[in-house]
Amino acid sequence: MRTMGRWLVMLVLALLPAWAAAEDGAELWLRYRPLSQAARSQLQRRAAAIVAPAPASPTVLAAVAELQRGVAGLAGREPALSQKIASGALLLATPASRPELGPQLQELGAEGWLLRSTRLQGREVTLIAANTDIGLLYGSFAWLRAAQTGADLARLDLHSAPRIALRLLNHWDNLDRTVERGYAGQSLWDWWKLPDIRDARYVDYARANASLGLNGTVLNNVNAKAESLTAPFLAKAAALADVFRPWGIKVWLSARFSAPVELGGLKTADPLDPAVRAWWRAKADEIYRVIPDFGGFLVKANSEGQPGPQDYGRSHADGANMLADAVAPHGGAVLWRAFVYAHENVDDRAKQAFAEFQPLDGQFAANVIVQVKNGPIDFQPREPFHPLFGAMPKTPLALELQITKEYLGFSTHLAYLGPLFEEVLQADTGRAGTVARSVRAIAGVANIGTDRNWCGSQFDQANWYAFGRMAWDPDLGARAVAQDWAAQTFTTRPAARDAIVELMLMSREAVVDYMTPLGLHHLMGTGHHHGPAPWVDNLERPDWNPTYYHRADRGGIGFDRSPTGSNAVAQYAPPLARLWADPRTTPSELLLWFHHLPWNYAMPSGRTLWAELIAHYDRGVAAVADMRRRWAMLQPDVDAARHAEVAAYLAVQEREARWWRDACIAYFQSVSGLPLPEGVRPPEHELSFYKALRFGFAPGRGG
Ligand code: GCW
Repeated sequence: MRTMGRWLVMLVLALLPAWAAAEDGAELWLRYRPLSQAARSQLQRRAAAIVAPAPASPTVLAAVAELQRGVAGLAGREPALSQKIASGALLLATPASRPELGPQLQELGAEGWLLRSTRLQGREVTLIAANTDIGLLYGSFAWLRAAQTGADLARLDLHSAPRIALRLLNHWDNLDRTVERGYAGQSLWDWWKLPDIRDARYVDYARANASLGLNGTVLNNVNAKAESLTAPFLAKAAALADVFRPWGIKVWLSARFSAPVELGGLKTADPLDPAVRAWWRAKADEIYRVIPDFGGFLVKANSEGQPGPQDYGRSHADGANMLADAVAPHGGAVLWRAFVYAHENVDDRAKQAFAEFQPLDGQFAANVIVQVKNGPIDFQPREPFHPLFGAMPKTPLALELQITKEYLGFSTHLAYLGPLFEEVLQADTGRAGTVARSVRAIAGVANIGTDRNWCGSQFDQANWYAFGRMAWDPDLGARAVAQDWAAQTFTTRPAARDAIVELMLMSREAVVDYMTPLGLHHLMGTGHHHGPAPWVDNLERPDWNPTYYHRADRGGIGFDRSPTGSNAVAQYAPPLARLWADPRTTPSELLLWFHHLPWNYAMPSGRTLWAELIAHYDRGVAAVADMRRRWAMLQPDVDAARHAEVAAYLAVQEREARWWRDACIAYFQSVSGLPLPEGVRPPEHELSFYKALRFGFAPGRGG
């Protein structure tokens, strides 16, 4: 018996390292696994103790706790909290605790930070300095990131301040915990148990966001229920706001425009009606009583069936200004979405938001921000940037990106969105510099849910991460962000890290190629948006039909948005409009977005358009096969559980990439009537096979 016991103990001890190392993605990029021996020694020397301003605010306590946790994990020794400046101290300081720092920090604003290895009172210390406590928290995360990604901690001299003031997640989470376009389980917000029960994950959510520098979150779906503005739900939102506050994250709510009717019993929600205005003012006062730092409202109005000011013959400015008026006394803001299109309007859907909003420039209250999706249609794998960017100089704008991959293969396809975000942020509007320079706020539709790995797949975490990092610094670049993420999430070994980065960087273009190459868009299945359905032409609204977007017929393919067609190009700055008006000067990535061209149109490659299209589909499928090979080679470098999980997802992706390719080629061939070019593999099935596929329970439809 005794021997048995001893054996058991030995067995457990032998297994422990494996358990300790078991990875499921739950820790995101904040894993803090031990560094190499050399890096650990350096870290132990550089983080022997932490000196923080006293008395410490909850935010400073959070920063200290994160530093302790991080150093303990990375270096194996937890730094003690001390009041004495000794060699190897991490010194957290603001001008309030060390007035002499003031001048150095002027440029950093309320959220920026400075990291510097320096000498103080003859001791070698690392200064983490900021104007505010929240800046210290961001600086602490930045220092931990530097430590993790191999920076020379003896020679640190970094500083950073966010370029974009408001950096928000938008949750499309419903009150029943379904998530519209969510592929990562249920909503994190357990509305039923709130406000009494505060799930521990709320803190981890806030930590993760703070580690990226995000400073706000809209809790509920833009397709909003009025109930979220009732007292019981405000108490729940307030509980979340309390949890998030130390992490610098403000709570916002989506507001249903007709709430005064539904909750207040008023006859109208007309924004010019005094009773309606009074109702919203009282509602705002009530919200600020329970959430004193409430960010404000996000509104989807007169879009896809949502109520709005136009129901009463008023403009979007009238509606937005009324809400802005209600939150203004409290310092709040209104994010008013520009995602509008009406099927009664026969004009090109891509033109409608601009046509509606641009003439309103100058009519919005100062605390209204118009929130514009990255492209003029709807979060497609590739779109040109939205023409409203740079075109409303008197109105602050927000850029809305979609982190959840509604149109890029849900969470089962690996598509790193860094390159997509970079493409939009760096697009030159020709009017007000780049898109990044032209916006005051940035919002990302969250991909977060109750899945153990938060995002539905390991690699989808990178998209949350990239959104946050690029919201803080739009000039970082997709590659640099991927390098940090891969080092923090998978491995700090440079060769393996770089191999992961290469795989990530090719992934988005692969999706474009196998789904919607050459500027095609909106070809996916009805409602759930899963899989290809370019043949669909019978939906109640013409502008929901894929055939509306690709316009393929015997003669050719593509949407003519040049001056001979809808002339959507005219909404862009004149030099761009000229470029995109001519197929010969339109980049091939956007060719069929702006032009309807004959199948035998000669592409720069020397191929016909038909052959080029097929080549792109093939390239997309080949890229996924290549991604699988690359991932397989990384087996020795990645823990077994996550390696196997990603490999399984990639197998699904390859199968579905083939499906997209085959179904689209089968359909377009049925329309063009052309033979497949020499050597091209025919689709696996007849077109009728693909048309008959149904996905009744596809995720993400919401409640
Ligand atoms: O992308 C589309 C989605 C809808 C979404 C809408 C929007 C929240 O298919 O699910 O609704 O856009 O952005 O309002």
